[in-house]
Amino acid sequence: MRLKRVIGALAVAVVAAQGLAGCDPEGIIVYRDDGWRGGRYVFSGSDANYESNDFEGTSTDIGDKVSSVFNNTDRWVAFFEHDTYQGDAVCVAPRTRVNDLGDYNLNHAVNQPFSSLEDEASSHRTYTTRPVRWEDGGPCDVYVPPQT
Ligand SMILES: [Ca+2]
Ligand SMILES: [Ca+2]
Ligand SMILES: [Ca+2]
Repeated sequence: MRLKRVIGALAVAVVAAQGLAGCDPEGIIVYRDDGWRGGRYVFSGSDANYESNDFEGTSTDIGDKVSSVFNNTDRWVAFFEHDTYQGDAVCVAPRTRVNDLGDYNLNHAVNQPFSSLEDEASSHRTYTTRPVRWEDGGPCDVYVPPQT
C-alpha cells in the first residue's frame, strides 16, 4: 500500500517535470517577434532554406521574418543572412537564447553603419563544436556565448 502511494507520487512528479520541459521543445526554435513571441517554428537540425517553412498554424513562411531564437540543443547553431549558409552569420551556443537578433551588429557588412539579422535569417547550420570566426575563415560574425 505504502509503496504504491510512493510510486503514484513519483509518477505525478515525472509528469510535472515533462510538462515544464514541454514549454520549449527540443530543437532550434525561431520566433517572429522579440522575446520568443509571435509565431514560431521548430527545427530538429540544419535547414538550407527557410522559404518552405511556415510559422506554426499559419501560411507565412519564416524566411526574412525571424526576430528571436532559442537554440535548445547540445550543438552550436549558425544563423545565416542568406539561404544555403551564405552571408553574415550569428553563432549561438548550445541551450542559449537570443532575445532580439537586432541587438547584434554584423561586422562584415560593408558600407553600413549597423546591420543585423533582424528579419534577415534565411538558413541555419548546426555544429558539434564551436564554429570558427569569420576573420579566421569560418561563418561567425558574432558569437552569442553559452548561458549559465
Ligand atoms: Ca527549409
Ligand atoms: Ca527584433
Ligand atoms: Ca535573408
